[in-house]
This record gives sequence, C-alpha cells and structure tokens, in this order.
Amino acid sequence: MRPVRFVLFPFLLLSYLHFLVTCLNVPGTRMGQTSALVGTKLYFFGGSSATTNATLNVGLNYSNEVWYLDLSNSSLFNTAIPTWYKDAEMPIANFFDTSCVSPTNNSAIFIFGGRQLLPNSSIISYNSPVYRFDPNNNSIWSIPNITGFNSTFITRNLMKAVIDNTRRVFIFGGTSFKVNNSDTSPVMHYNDMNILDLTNMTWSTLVIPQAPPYYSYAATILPTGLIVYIGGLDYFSDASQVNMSEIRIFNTTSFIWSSKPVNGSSIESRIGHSAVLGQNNDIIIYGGSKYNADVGPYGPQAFPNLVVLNTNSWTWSIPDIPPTNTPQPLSFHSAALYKNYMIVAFGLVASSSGYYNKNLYVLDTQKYVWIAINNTATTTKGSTSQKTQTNKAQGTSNSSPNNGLFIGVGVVSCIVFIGMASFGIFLFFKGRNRNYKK
Ligand SMILES: *[C@@H]1O[C@H](CO)[C@@H](O)[C@H](O)[C@H]1NC(C)=O
Ligand SMILES: *[C@@H]1O[C@H](CO)[C@@H](O)[C@H](O)[C@H]1NC(C)=O
Ligand SMILES: *[C@@H]1O[C@H](CO)[C@@H](O)[C@H](O)[C@H]1NC(C)=O
Ligand SMILES: *[C@@H]1O[C@H](CO)[C@@H](O)[C@H](O)[C@H]1NC(C)=O
Ligand SMILES: *[C@@H]1O[C@H](CO)[C@@H](O)[C@H](O)[C@H]1NC(C)=O
Ligand SMILES: *[C@@H]1O[C@H](CO)[C@@H](O)[C@H](O)[C@H]1NC(C)=O
Ligand SMILES: *[C@@H]1O[C@H](CO)[C@@H](O)[C@H](O)[C@H]1NC(C)=O
Ligand SMILES: *[C@@H]1O[C@H](CO)[C@@H](O)[C@H](O)[C@H]1NC(C)=O
Ligand SMILES: *[C@@H]1O[C@H](CO)[C@@H](O)[C@H](O)[C@H]1NC(C)=O
Ligand SMILES: *[C@@H]1O[C@H](CO)[C@@H](O)[C@H](O)[C@H]1NC(C)=O
Ligand SMILES: *[C@@H]1O[C@H](CO)[C@@H](O)[C@H](O)[C@H]1NC(C)=O
Ligand SMILES: CC(=O)N[C@H]1CO[C@H](CO)[C@@H](O)[C@@H]1O
Repeated sequence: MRPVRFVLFPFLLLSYLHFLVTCLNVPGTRMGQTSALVGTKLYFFGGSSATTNATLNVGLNYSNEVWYLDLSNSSLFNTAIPTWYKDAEMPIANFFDTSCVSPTNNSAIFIFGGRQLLPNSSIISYNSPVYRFDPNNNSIWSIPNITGFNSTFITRNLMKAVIDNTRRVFIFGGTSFKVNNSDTSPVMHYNDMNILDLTNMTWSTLVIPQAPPYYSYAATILPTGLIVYIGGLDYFSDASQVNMSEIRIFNTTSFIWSSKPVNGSSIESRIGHSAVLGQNNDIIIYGGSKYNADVGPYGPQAFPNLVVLNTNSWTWSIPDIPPTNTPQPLSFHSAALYKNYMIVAFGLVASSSGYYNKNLYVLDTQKYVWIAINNTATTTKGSTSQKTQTNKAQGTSNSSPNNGLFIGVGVVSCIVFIGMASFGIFLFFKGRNRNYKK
C-alpha cells in the first residue's frame, strides 16, 4: 500500500490546492444587484461595491459578475457553507437594474436598465437597455431585438420589473442617469408604465398622468393581475418618501392605477427594500432605509425590518420573529422566495454609510424564523482564478456559447477534483487502516 499512498500524496495536495484556489471562490460585497430564480438556481447579476465611503455616482466599482447558488441540494438550509458558482459575465457592468424570468423560452432571464459601465472601467456605456441571459442554453448573453422601444428608457434605473402570466413585463417609472461622463443633463424622473410583451418582443409606453414620477419602490404582482407598489420615492420638485399606508395598485387588465388605504401596524417609509410574495398572497417586505436628501440611500434603517402586507384584508402586520440568526438591517439587497424560504443577499448595511454586505440570510416564511446560515466561508477571500471569459460588449446579438461551456467545464472540474480528492483520501485512510491492522 505504501507506494500507492506515496503516489497519491502529491496528487491529494494538488487537488486540494486546486479546490482552494478555484472552488472556494466566493462573491465579494455588493449592493444594487438584481437576482432571478430559475428552477433551483438563484442568480445574482452585477451590483456595485466599494471599499470606501462612496457616493452613488460614476467611477464606482460596478460589477459584471454573475453568481448563482444551487438550492436543490439544500446546502443552504442545513448550516453547511453555501456553495457559490460563477457563470458567464454580463457584457456590461450594471447596478440598480431589474430583471425577470420568462415562463417560456427556456427560462430566459431579461435584464432591464440600470447604471452601466464597460467592465472593469469607469466608462459609462449604454449598448443596450435590455439584455437576455439564457441559463439553460450555454449561458449565452444576447441583446434582444425589440419593436417600438422607447429611447427615454435607455438609462432608466431604480425601478422594478414584474411579469404576468401572459408574458408581459411591466416596469413603472424610475430615474435617468448620465449617458456618458460629460453628460450634464438633469436627472429625469418618470411616471410611465413601460410594457414589453415577450411573445412578440413589442414595447409600449403608457404615460399615466395621474401618477407621480416614482422610483426606488418594491413591486409585486398578485395572481389576480394587480401589481402592488410599496414605499419608495415620489418626485415632484424634490424626492419625498411614500407613506407605507398608501399602497399603489396597477390593474394589468384595465391599465388603471389606483391607491389603496392600508390599516394595521404603523410602518416607517423606506427605500431600497425588497418584496416577495409568500403564502396566502402575503407580501413580505424586508429592510430598506429612511431617505434623507443629504445622505441619499445611506440613510438609517427603516423600522421594523420585516413587515407583512396581507393583500386579502389590506393590513400591515409585524411578525413576531425569534431574535436568533437575525440579519443585519439591509437596503438595496435582493430577496427571492424558494419554496418557503426567503433568501436575502448582499446590500448596503443600513445606517452604516459605505458598508456593504456579502452574507446570505434565510427566513422560513412558514414558521417566521431566520434559519442558521454559515456565512463563514463568505468571509474567506477566495482567489479569483476561475477562468471566466468576459463577453465583449457589442451592438449586436452577443452570442458566445463558449463562455457557458467554459464555466461548465470549470464547475465540473471542481466537482471532479473534489471527487478525486475524496477518493484519494478514502484510499489514503484505507491504506493506513490496512497498515495498522498488519
Ligand atoms: C471592487 O469589487 C471587487 C469585488 O466585489 C472587490 O474585490 C474590490 O475590492 C473592489 N474594489 C474597490 C476599489 O472597491
Ligand atoms: C419565445 O418563444 C416564442 C415561441 O414559444 C417565440 O415566438 C418568441 O420569439 C420567443 N421570444 C424570445 C424573446 O426569444
Ligand atoms: C475584469 O477584471 C477581472 C478581475 O481582474 C478579470 O478577471 C476580467 O477578465 C476583467 N474583464 C475585462 C473585460 O477586462
Ligand atoms: C440556444 O442558442 C442558440 C444560439 O443562439 C440557438 O440557435 C438555439 O435555438 C438555442 N436553443 C434553445 C433550446 O433555445
Ligand atoms: C437582431 O436583428 C439583427 C438585424 O436584423 C440580427 O442581426 C440579430 O441577430 C438579431 N438579434 C437577435 C438576438 O435576434
Ligand atoms: C455625451 O452625452 C451627451 C448628452 O447626450 C452628448 O451630447 C455628447 O455628445 C456625449 N459625448 C460623448 C463623448 O459621447
Ligand atoms: C403582441 O402580442 C400582444 C399579445 O398577443 C398583442 O396584443 C399585440 O398587439 C402584439 N403586438 C404586435 C405589434 O403585434
Ligand atoms: C416614451 O416615454 C416618454 C417618457 O415617459 C413619453 O413622454 C413618450 O410619450 C413615450 N413615447 C412613446 C412613443 O410612447
Ligand atoms: C382589473 O380590471 C378589470 C377590467 O376593468 C376588472 O374586470 C378586474 O376585476 C380588475 N381586477 C381586479 C383584481 O380588481
Ligand atoms: C460618507 O460621506 C458623506 C459625504 O461626504 C459624509 O456625509 C458621511 O459622513 C460619510 N460617512 C462616513 C461613515 O464616513
Ligand atoms: C462554519 O464553517 C466554518 C468553516 O468550515 C466552521 O469552522 C464553523 O464551525 C462553521 N460554523 C457553524 C456554526 O457551523
Ligand atoms: C450543486 C449540487 O451539488 N448538485 C447536486 C445535487 O444532487 C444531485 C443528485 O444527488 C446531483 O446530481 C447534483 O450534482
């Protein structure tokens, strides 16, 4: 046995080095990313990170990274260390964008708007306001051809897209951003509903005069086809926080916008909060910060951190959650519902300006308890040797099937190496035992 072990040892060492270098690669801090759940995979696109106190303007560290968690093996839910996978990078670095998943078309993810930079640069660049990512087709990034696109949407950010069951995407309002570094035009605030019909890729813009320009809200579509808009900022001559007891509703059949008074618990106004649709059409709101013109999004935490809107009775309630595994107060994070689990990720730590989060938090929305997540590994700085190729931003369709294949190979090689290493260890100890028995 001794010669076998002798041969195995360097291999074991190499396997583990490969594992440490390639496989423990984890995403850094970020905020303003968009996330999308496709099957059991929860994707995170871009975001902005800064190691210093920064204002949310140009010259920041925007990311074009794509990371995902595979929730199928529940590694998240048994206190194991979450495993991160890296996928084909976005053609642009982007944050404050929004996304939705097509129920058909092989679950393509469409990404809308956001503040865009060329990757690894501070060069503002708007090649396309809409990108398509095909997670189930070699992770191909492409720019869809859209009929009737409204060019005022190009630099739109701080809005939320929802998709209905007829494959229409609805995006209300938002703000504009600089077209390039020498653009000194004023920031615009919009009160239009932009609708993209994915069945024929047709865009239409519905201007709603009775609605104020509105952004940094949370939007959720109910099975009845009503879109529920919560919190955020109105803009008349200045930004003003929207009262949480005044819920705005858009009927996707009649295209009528209305306001609904909400009773129950008193909830502080907020921006940068998340919303997921839980059981019984409850909307679960997490996080957000109080807006203040001086500090912008770096405002203090809005209370309470987690609130629930019952959309049958239109009342707010504050669930009684045990004070264990409680997340940091976050804003401009993302939240997604997988089965009964609400997965909260990244974001700004509210009330601590300039501090960004990289941890994950998981709420069991049936029992209303935060479950234990081992975020230890996410504080381990992994070397970024994973060989991901960056797409070149192009004006036309941007198909690069090699990207996805390459990542695929990377992930498979990780798994193969872990497998081989484990097998090696198995043989190693098997050999030891035998020697011991002898
Ligand atoms: C930019 O973001 C990356 C990834 O989050 C991070 O590792 C790096 O430190 C950031 N750089 C700066 C200057 O903030
Ligand atoms: C989605 O699939 C339908 C057919 O099911 C096709 O007509 C349509 O063009 C596709 N849309 C996109 C964006 O690929
Ligand atoms: C951006 O920087 C990362 C990390 O240094 C690198 O892996 C990637 O290839 C760069 N992308 C581009 C388009 O230069
Ligand atoms: C995958 O992408 C390629 C290239 O864009 C396309 O030709 C093919 O139809 C796609 N396959 C599926 C199943 O969508
Ligand atoms: C968009 O249209 C152009 C010109 O008709 C075509 O070359 C390109 O392949 C199309 N892109 C997609 C994603 O269909
Ligand atoms: C920057 O944007 C402004 C406003 O749209 C435009 O007038 C100017 O030509 C642009 N400059 C460059 C260098 O693209
Ligand atoms: C796109 O499809 C929708 C729904 O089928 C339809 O109402 C709309 O008229 C179509 N648009 C065009 C330009 O064909
Ligand atoms: C495009 O959007 C702008 C801003 O909401 C609006 O004023 C304009 O009417 C829209 N154009 C079309 C053709 O819908
Ligand atoms: C939406 O509007 C349509 C048409 O006016 C109406 O029939 C429907 O009841 C409304 N939906 C809800 C949930 O109120
Ligand atoms: C961050 O910068 C802003 C603007 O310069 C300043 O008002 C704020 O106090 C700073 N925060 C911290 C924690 O340094
Ligand atoms: C989390 O993972 C680290 C690294 O493997 C381990 O040292 C630590 O004990 C784990 N913590 C918990 C609470 O399981
Ligand atoms: C991400 C991951 O580990 N996925 C695995 C989950 O379990 C199935 C079946 O055991 C495997 O096929 C996947 O590779």
